[in-house]
Amino acid sequence: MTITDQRPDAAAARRAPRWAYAVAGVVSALAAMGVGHVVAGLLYPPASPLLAVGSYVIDLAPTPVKEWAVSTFGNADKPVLIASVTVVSLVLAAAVGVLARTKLRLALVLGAALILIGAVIAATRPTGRIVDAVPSLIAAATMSGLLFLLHKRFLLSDATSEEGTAEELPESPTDHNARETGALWAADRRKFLIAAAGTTAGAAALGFLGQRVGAPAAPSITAKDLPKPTNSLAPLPAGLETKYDGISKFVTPNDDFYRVDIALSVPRIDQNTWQLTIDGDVDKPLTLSYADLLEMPMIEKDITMTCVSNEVGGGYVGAARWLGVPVRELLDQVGVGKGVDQILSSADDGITISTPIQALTDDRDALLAVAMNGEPLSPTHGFPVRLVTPGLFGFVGSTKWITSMTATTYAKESAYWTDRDWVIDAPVLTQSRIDTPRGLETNPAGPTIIGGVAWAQQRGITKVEVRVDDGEWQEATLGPDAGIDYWRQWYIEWDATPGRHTLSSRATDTTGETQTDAKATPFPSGATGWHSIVTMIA
Ligand SMILES: Nc1nc2c(c(=O)[nH]1)N[C@H]1C(S)=C(S)[C@@H](COP(=O)(O)O)O[C@H]1N2
Ligand SMILES: [Mo]
Repeated sequence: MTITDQRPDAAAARRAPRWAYAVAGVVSALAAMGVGHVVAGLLYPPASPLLAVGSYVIDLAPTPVKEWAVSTFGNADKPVLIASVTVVSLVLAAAVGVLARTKLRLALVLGAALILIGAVIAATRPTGRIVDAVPSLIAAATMSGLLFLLHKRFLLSDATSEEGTAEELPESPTDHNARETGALWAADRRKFLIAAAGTTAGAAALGFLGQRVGAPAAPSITAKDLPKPTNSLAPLPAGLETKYDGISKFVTPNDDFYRVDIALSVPRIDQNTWQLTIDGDVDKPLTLSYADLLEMPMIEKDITMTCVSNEVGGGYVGAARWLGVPVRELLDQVGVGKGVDQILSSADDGITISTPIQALTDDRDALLAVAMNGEPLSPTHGFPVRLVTPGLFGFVGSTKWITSMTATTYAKESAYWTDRDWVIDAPVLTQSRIDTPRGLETNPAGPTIIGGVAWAQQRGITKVEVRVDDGEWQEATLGPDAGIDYWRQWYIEWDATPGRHTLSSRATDTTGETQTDAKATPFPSGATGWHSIVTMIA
């Protein structure tokens, strides 16, 4: 502080500097987020102010931005989003703090108002209820209350302007003088910083606690409670990964299965209260409980699932043995009207998904699945029940946490992704991926296995070819066959020579269609192109 502190503005001189107010704003906001997160964790996790705003950002983000985020951050897209929302919130909170230095009342109102945006968003989401505003209301009160307290207790050192701090103020005229020139603040600074650090630690603890109490409980059903399938599939044979390192496992372990959804907190669904409603243009609407569903005849089916956002060579693909009720049978039971061309399913995270009626009623055996690889669905993969439609990308056929299926038409109702310009009919495209060697890795010269997976659900793979640099396409050996809806592993032996090589792969399906070399982005109907990697041989 300089000579300008010689009372140019008495009020300002008695207050702590701007940065201290900015800090007060930030720690108040952190505490508010922490409190809101815990309250939401207890009531309904998605109603946490931070998550509500994050979900709103996801819903509003233009498709190219979403695609960019998914391809840049991959499975870290959600943490990156939350971190960004947090940073922006804290910058605003710092500004509110600085404002509090001169316009306290306005700052307190503004700080609360910013957090109340979360209340409005939470309560008006597709699945929102009025009570979902509660976490943000409490957070808003925390923000203003704490900012006021910090101001009064640590930042404002004026005996005359506010009551309550008077008894702590020194009496002598010299002390008074010192206070007005900022010396007293210097003495208080330590206490303030300790309080700020303590509040930050408390907020972090609350955030952590909120995550804990809000986490979905492990399903209380276990593998042995699952019904026996009416078709008993033979166990799948050992895959190529048992012979050649680096090729994707024939069956993707549940814990390694990719995850793509809009849910910022994994839905926590009680299997005892969960219900599925089948309604719309049907003769006899139906409501099923989880127990009802488990009593219905179920089948097992090996299905590879793919995300439309998967880049060529990407990891948004996985293969599993699913157990469930064929959707066709449920739709037969309710009697679907003649004009129906889509089933609009909705889910606990507020999404809606349109699936063409054809894909749900033909013999491909789209399933309302309850288990994956012999285990009940995990909360991340849709517990208690999800749709799995072979041959269609996940965003049009694989609704997780499903709660309703409405028989309707594309003309009448449009789904979440349709509103964001993705295609309506989204068949999985014929694709292959090189898993080994890995791109940009250096390997020794000599005999080398080039291997990977290929898929063309509903058509099946007949051939995978590999090319080294600009050489001839060579046919790879295929691994075991688990049906047209399941991927095939493949490999080829290569006598690697020193240098830098480009390896490419392409698959051909049973219709004779070969994976095109024309490159397309994932939006709006799935990426295309050969998979090429560069490998260094030393
Ligand atoms: N309720 C719900 N279901 C959903 C989604 C979602 O956001 N919400 N995403 C879909 C998409 S885009 C894909 S690719 C698959 C992914 O399923 P997984 O996370 O089990 O791999 O789920 C689909 N089902
Ligand atoms: Mo997806």
